[in-house]
Amino acid sequence: WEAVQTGTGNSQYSGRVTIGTSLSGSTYQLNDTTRGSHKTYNLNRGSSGTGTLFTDADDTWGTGAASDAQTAGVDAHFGAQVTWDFYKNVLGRNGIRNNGVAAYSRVHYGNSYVNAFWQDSCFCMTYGDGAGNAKPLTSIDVAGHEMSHGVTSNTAGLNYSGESGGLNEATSDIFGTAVEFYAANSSDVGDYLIGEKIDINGNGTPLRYMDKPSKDGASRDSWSSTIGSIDVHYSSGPANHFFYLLSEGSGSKTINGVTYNSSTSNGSTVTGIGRDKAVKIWYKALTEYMTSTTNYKGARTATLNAAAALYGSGSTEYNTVNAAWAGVNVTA
Ligand code: ASN
Ligand code: ZN
Ligand code: CA
Repeated sequence: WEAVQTGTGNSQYSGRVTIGTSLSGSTYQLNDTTRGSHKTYNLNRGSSGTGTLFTDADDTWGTGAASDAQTAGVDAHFGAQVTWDFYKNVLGRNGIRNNGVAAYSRVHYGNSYVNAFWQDSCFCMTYGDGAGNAKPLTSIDVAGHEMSHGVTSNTAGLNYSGESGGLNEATSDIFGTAVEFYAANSSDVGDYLIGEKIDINGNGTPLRYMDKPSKDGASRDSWSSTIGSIDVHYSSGPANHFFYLLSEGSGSKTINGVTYNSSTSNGSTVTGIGRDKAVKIWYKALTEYMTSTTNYKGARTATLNAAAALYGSGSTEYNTVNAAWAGVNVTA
């Protein structure tokens, strides 16, 4: 028998947070029974199995420093919690499979591992500790990105190669970013950058930019006929750019202290409809209109169908979806 608790976590990336825990006997556990029983495990540098469930004597977890083993557990557990709440409260989705059952998280994977990943096989997500300048991969946008791979697998099932692979990756960047904005936490205010807190490049730059994807040196800003032949983390660029244009519009804009500059491939000006509507359109497109083989042209149709269903054909929202796709060179 486990009693529902709310513990205090000292996270590395989100300050002091309240996390869902359980009390089993006299031991607290990172087991959030209020969100489908999400558990967070310490692999302690192993690379298989589940390692050990995080436990604690006083329900105060981590120090905020990566040197404390619990800290990564706090960030991963909090990221899963915020992701659960985002899907439930914003999109009406009850967990990754929409069945009320949680995934689980594993941290401290391997040695100096600079990545994080979702696996359908275990229905779990895993985080490395980083290496050199690269910090632990447990930031909120990364957590939201990884769990959203599970949502994509259980809905459209976008194949992880070619254009559908780019759309799969973009879906994770879009919802990872939406989760980060949703985490109305004082030290995590949200941005259109991916993995900015990890410092994976060692020079303070993020992994990816949604306003102008080519800033990473590899992603594409707009669609071209060869896009399906590049890595899915770069062919995601046009869809990430579409999402930014749809949400915020073209031009220069400062949000939460970050200045973005987004331009369209056709020179047009796009006025954004706001992130909340853009998120709802992408989610409806993903869950009702996209399939495993949807390509960029199909994503345009899917999001137009979603906008028509939500806001009406010919609505401002519908017309902005059309304009934002045209701005990344995806047309009828
Ligand atoms: N972190 C990467 C991702 O979620 C792992 C991978 O390449 N699949 O995209
Ligand atoms: Zn991914
Ligand atoms: Ca971010």
